[in-house]
Amino acid sequence: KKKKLGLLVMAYGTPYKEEDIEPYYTDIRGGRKPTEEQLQNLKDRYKAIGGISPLARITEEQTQALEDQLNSMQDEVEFKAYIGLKHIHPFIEDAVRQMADDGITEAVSLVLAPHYSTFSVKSYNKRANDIAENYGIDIGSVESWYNEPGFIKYWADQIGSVYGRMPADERDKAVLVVSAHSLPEKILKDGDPYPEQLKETARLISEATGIDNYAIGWQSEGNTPDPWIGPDVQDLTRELYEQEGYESFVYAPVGFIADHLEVLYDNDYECKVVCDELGVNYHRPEMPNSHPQFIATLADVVMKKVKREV
Ligand code: FEC
Repeated sequence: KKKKLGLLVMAYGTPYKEEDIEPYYTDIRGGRKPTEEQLQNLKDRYKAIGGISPLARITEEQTQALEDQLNSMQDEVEFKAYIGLKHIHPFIEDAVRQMADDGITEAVSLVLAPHYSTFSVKSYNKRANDIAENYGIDIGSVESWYNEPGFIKYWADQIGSVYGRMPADERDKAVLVVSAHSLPEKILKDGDPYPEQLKETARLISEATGIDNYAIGWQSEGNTPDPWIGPDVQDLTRELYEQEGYESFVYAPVGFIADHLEVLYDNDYECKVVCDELGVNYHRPEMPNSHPQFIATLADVVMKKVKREV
């Protein structure tokens, strides 16, 4: 008989409808309500990308595709997937409770973000493991997959096809901006591996594509008084333009894996505004979403973890 394993897929979460924006934002802010102005600003950004984010649908598609892929690629284990979100229902705790109700005693978890940081992956895993303990569920957690060959290949292929469509003279004056979500600088004090992991992703992509003109940037920083890791992608765009004279900018937000607010607004609107102002070309390769090659990579990552555990 096949062994049954829970597959806990954790992701950030997004409002399902406009009324969800306030409680969602409050949750992100650790329970502190946003001001009217902050709330309106966030509502306006969602409006600018079409009302709500496609992220809820994409997270569901990715999770279903991953479960299907895992169950079709081997026949020792039967995986049952559960979505657990950080800032909206179904919360991570809801997902683990559901696993317990379904009689699951062993699970593997994966965060839909490639790079490990104490702020992101560690906090997802802690919430999952804290609640799983109460239910006697044993969870093996994948910690990162920023250097997974299939992940690098996904981006190398997409970036390669953007460069491939450029006329040769544009290609010579193009720069690749590899980015992830910024975090408060204070995480660096405790030796958080997040910046090094982004650097390594960028290096591997450069190696795979042969693109030497690249820079690392940070994006989507929060609206708080403490300093955030930089350079911010918008400032970086100006700096690269002024210092190196690039005429084409290719943004690869590799810290994310889906079309959502942080990409559709922060890259496709905010970075594009800067590019338009400078009179340079804006490009942004397609996000992984449910691309079959990307889903196969996530399945490999999960299977490697399962094999180490059993
Ligand atoms: O709805 C959507 O389409 C977008 C969902 C979304 C993703 C996402 C990913 C990450 N965040 C990370 C860290 C922070 C920190 C703060 C913060 C704030 C926000 C706000 C929204 C938001 N984040 Fe997010 N993030 C997404 C959405 N994020 C909305 C609040 C308004 C704003 O500042 O824009 C600052 C919190 C504070 O105020 O103290 C820190 C990290 C990731 C990538 C890893 C992951 O996916 O978990 C890190 C998707």
